[in-house]
This record gives sequence, C-alpha cells and structure tokens, in this order.
Amino acid sequence: MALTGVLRPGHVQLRMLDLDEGVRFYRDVLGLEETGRDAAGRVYLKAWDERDHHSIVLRQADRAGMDFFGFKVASSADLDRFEAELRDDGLKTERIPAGDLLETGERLRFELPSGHLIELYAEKTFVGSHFGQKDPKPWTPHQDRGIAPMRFDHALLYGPNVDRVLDIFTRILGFHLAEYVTLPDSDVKGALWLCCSNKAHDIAFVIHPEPGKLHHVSFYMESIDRVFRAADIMAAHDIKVDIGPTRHGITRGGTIYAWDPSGNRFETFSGGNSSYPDLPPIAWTWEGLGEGGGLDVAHRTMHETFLTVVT
Ligand code: M3P
Ligand code: FE
Repeated sequence: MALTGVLRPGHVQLRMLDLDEGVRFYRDVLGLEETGRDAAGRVYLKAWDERDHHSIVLRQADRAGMDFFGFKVASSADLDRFEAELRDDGLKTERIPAGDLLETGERLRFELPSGHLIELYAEKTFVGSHFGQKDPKPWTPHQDRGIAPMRFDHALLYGPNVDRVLDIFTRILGFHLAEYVTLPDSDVKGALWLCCSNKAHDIAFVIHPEPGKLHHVSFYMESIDRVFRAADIMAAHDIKVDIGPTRHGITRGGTIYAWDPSGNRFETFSGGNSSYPDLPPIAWTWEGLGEGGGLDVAHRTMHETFLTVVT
C-alpha cells in the first residue's frame, strides 16, 4: 500500500450550546446521517460517501469549539510507533480505551503545542454507504438530502507555536507541507496547509495567541454547483454566512464559510488542487493571502473575521 501511517481525517468532536438545535442543523440542514448516540448523550453522524461509523460527534457544552480531531492510521502497530516517537519528542500521550467513542478502537491522544488535542486510532466499524460495496448504484436519495457533503474533509485550527506543529506533523506523523503563508515582512511561516494524502490538505493551522481554537471544520462537496446549491439552502434556513461562495487562491478550492447555530464556523469546499510529498510547498506572502486572493479570489481582500472570529 502506498498510503501508510496516518491515512485520513477520521473525526472531530464539536461542542454545541444547544445539542438539539445542533443535531437539527448537522442532520437536517447540512444533511449528515445520524449513526448513534452514547450514554454520555453524544450524537454521532456521518456524510453520505463515508463508510466508517461516524466522522462528526456533537456534545452539549457551555462554550462552542472543538474537543479533539482524530486521524485514522493503517494499523495498531502505527499507534505504538507514533506513541514512542511523540514521547521521545517530549509530548505527553494518553491511551483512551476502545469503545469510549462508539464503534471506535483504542485512541492515542496528545496535545499539540498549539493547544489542540489530536488523536490517532486504527479501528472504527465499517458501516458502509447506501451504495453498497458490490455493483454500487450511481445515485441514492441520501446525497440530495440537505447540503449533503460527501465527507468531512479537514479543519483549520488557530493557536500558538505553529513552527513546532509543522515539525511534529512533518518529522513524526509523515505529513508534507502543501502551502504556507509567511507573516508580514518576515519569512516566519504563520499559516500551514498540511497533508497526509494527496488532497489539497488534511489539516491547517494559523498562528494565534489563544491556544486550542477552531477556525472551521470543512465538508467536501462534489462540485462548485453543489457549493452554490449549499448557498441556497443556507439562505433558505437563515444560516449566517461569513465568506463566499468564492474560491480560495490557497488550495484553489471553491468555498463558503458559514456558522452553525453555536457559532462554530463550517466550510462547504469543492475541488482544490492536489499535492505530493516530493513537490515543494506553494509559498504565499501576507499580502498574497489578502490582496493576492489567497483567502478570497473574487474579492482579493483580507476579511477581518478570518483573523478574529474563532471558537
Ligand atoms: C481552505 C481552508 C485560506 C485558504 C483556505 C483554504 C484560508 O480550504 O482551509 O479554508 O486562505
Ligand atoms: Fe478549509
């Protein structure tokens, strides 16, 4: 297998100020499918093209944001190997027993120097999609229910020590840097788009004084047409939109940034470039991010909310 070690983003747990309202949004407006509820009251959901048990976990809380981000790894031997390497690097790791998250094996958890909890796990129950695995049909009604993204795609996280985060992801976890932004009049990398696959990115970071912050969780749409359809559905449900529809120069993805009812930003994202570990990263200046259209190709400006509104 060419893809080894960390395979893909697997799940995020999000905090909802009103869980029922959050479930109505993620299930009925975004169009994810509810796959379970646990004894702690958490609600599990997946998108129509995802085949593992869940990708989004919602829980009731008194502040919004993200509890943790999990990546699926190829084998439990990878958990042992990454645990040893993370510890050698001075990071504290913790094992969370199988079954703590529904239908999920043991998780290896550590805190990044940016203040985010990252988890690695090797096992999650394969529940399949409505297409089935044999002679799949080309369409099922599930892919037209609500905004209906294909999958959870990535997250953009805000916090300090982005230089250490880059080192941990590239040297230990085997990611490559696809694109980055340097800070004004500086060659310090202040924003990173990191990949464990050959997608445009699997996780991204922007430097920020407060640790552990969420900028957005992103959902992959089949086409830019579906991003425009998402804009219609957002309007019909009075969902508050931040930016878009437009294109990001960085990743070249079609996008809308909008807010869920708890104030967590989410993105409907389509297309985007591809990346490979042998290619040098694409470099953006701070001016390139704003006036150069890195953030918003159509408007070529820095939106104030991009730097200030996080949960
Ligand atoms: C993304 C993202 C920016 C480009 C972003 C591309 C923020 O998919 O993470 O939103 O300049
Ligand atoms: Fe994004």
